[in-house]
Amino acid sequence: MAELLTSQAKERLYSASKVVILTGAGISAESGIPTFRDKDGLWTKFSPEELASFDAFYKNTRMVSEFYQKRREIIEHTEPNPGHKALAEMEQLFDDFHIITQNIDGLHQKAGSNNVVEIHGNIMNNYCIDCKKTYTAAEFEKIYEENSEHIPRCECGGLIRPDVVWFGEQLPGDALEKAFHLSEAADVFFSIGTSAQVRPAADLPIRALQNGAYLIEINPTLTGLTNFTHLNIQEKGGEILPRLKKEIELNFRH
Ligand code: BV8
Ligand code: ZN
Repeated sequence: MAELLTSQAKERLYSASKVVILTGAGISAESGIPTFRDKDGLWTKFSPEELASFDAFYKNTRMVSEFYQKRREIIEHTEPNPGHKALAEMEQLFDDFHIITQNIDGLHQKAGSNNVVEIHGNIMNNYCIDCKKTYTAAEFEKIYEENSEHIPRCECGGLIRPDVVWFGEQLPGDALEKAFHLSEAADVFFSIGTSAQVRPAADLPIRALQNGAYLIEINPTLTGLTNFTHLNIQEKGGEILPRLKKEIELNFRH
């Protein structure tokens, strides 16, 4: 079977100490979680503005709360796929290996990855928009089920929302700052399973490139980022990452 890495990519990877991975919904597709913009993606049924915005939540709390509760239920019964697992194992091959994820499903951590930066939040966490009291997924579900209208309210009366970043909302400052620092310092930057359309996440690979990183994209379709990459592997993450990890391991161990 032909090698995945070009000689230039091998050279850059073997001399790399800082490796950064940006992932999007595509890395979780083979775990059964629908992506956003593929043909059967989440946003094909509803537009993001209708659901993933504070306005939508405030105006239509029941619909948005049901949308997230349904996704939580899917995610709670979802396992990491070989792509997540290969990335968790690759952490051991480099001195400094971090994953920046746009995903809110927690599957990288479930697969055993330690250095994960969640820049769009995590769907299992919830908080009251008034007093900011936090609620676990289990606590939320109890309140949600007990309310016949599925309008989740805090003890203080405020609405409880998922701790994810909606459109028009700022990303968590510390996570975003860390993501930019990691990207600027990266020797090799992988963009995996993202259409690279959502900002500021989509700025991260460009920032890495501007600071001299070698840019590799793993995605079954071309994206707005593809033209900027040094190496583009048009494959699914779950299929190719275990192969890639083996290839790296065979050729060198840090
Ligand atoms: C902000 C979290 C500003 C919740 C999400 C114009 C108009 C309006 C707004 C904007 C605009 N221009 C820019 C903006 C800002 C906006 C934005 O970028 N819009 C885009 C769409 C144009 N960004 C924001 O609003 C951000 N906030 O900018 O704040 C601000 C500044 C100061 C003060 C106040 C405010 C917030 C962005 C975060 C939004 N939250 N979701 C939830 O999940 O419900 S967005 C959503 O998109 C997810 O987070 C997701 O992670 C993210 C990116 O999508 P992808 O992960 O890339 O998924 P997608 O389906 O697109 O692609 C999947 C890819 O996988 C495909 O390429 C496919 O080929 C591939 N694939 C498929 N199968 C596989 C695979 N790959 C590998 N293996 C496979 N098996
Ligand atoms: Zn409250």
